Amino acid sequence: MTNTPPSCDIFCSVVDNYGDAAVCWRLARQLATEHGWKVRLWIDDPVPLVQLVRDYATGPVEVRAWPDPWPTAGLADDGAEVVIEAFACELPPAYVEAMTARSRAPVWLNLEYLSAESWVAGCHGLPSPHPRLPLVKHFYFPGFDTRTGGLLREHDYDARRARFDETAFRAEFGLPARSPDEITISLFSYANQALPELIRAWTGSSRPVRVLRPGCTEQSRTEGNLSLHSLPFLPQQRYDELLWACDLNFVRGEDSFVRAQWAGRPFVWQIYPQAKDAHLPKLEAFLATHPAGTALRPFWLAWNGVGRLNWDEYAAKLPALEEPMCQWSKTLAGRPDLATGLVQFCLQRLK
Ligand code: TRH
Repeated sequence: MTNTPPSCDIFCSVVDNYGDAAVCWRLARQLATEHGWKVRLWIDDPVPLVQLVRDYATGPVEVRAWPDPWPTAGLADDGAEVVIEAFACELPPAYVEAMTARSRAPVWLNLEYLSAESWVAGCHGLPSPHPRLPLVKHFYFPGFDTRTGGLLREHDYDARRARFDETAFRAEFGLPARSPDEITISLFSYANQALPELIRAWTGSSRPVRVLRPGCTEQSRTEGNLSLHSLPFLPQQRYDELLWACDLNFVRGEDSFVRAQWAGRPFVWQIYPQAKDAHLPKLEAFLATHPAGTALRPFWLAWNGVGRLNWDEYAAKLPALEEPMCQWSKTLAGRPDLATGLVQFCLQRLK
């Protein structure tokens, strides 16, 4: 095995939203900063990345526009030793052909979407030989147990959190100092039919509710016991600060969902909706995995379009959810993080 950290090409095709770019950047950055890898991120649409990481051009990852069509000549193919295709985005055929011309075939991974479903552990790490070329792709599945690829968590996460100053955060965004009976909530969701009902419940709540909506352009307003604040879309690193500043976080998709778990506070997940309700088994699988899943289930299902939303019932459960959420976060943090596991997986195959 060589002692020089490998070079790595990550390919990211942005489907919609921020999630694909968010995950690819997080992984790319960790491979570069924590493992010393030389990483290029090929992305077909830079717009989400600009919002997530305004200064991405300054490093530590080399971000390149993914040209379509991929030129058959002229584009440096300096033979990355590891090639990561995110979310089955399909590498350019010319790039794949060029992989066979290298003196040694690269370690080629397909980084999959996160799911708590039980089949994931059986598929994690499986090889998929190319039907025609002498290349093998491996499936790399993130996940919640040690039989999967784990979750993205930066080595400096705890240190960043220890430095977090909630008072300064609130002042920066024009929020009043915390009052003891108030509940502060962050809200990041897809279009959601249950939202008007939830707003009504918050407005009539016996306890003051302060809701922070990042990336929302609506005018901030107060109605009854609800104060709604629109916040700017925060840079990715600062999104954690918002989660730390809140008692309850509404999150969505994949990456914010993982960050809410690291925050170790009660949260509500809106899963990325798929045709024919294909997302519901994934939601159920996570609820079955989580130690507080039974308590979370009615409200989470309602937030995902199944059944009636009952805010008062969920709010009454929040104090009892704090401990299991914190414990779950600690359990997950005690397992190898995705970037470290992926590095080991690749180094074993580069020996
Ligand atoms: O943007 P998303 O809906 O992404 C989704 C999922 O990844 C889904 O699996 C995928 O199939 C689909 O896109 C195409 O939600 P997600 O995954 O939470 O990503 C949002 C990212 O944006 C996350 O890194 C948190 C970050 N973010 C900020 O950096 N600042 C902000 O102010 C907010 C609200 C989010």
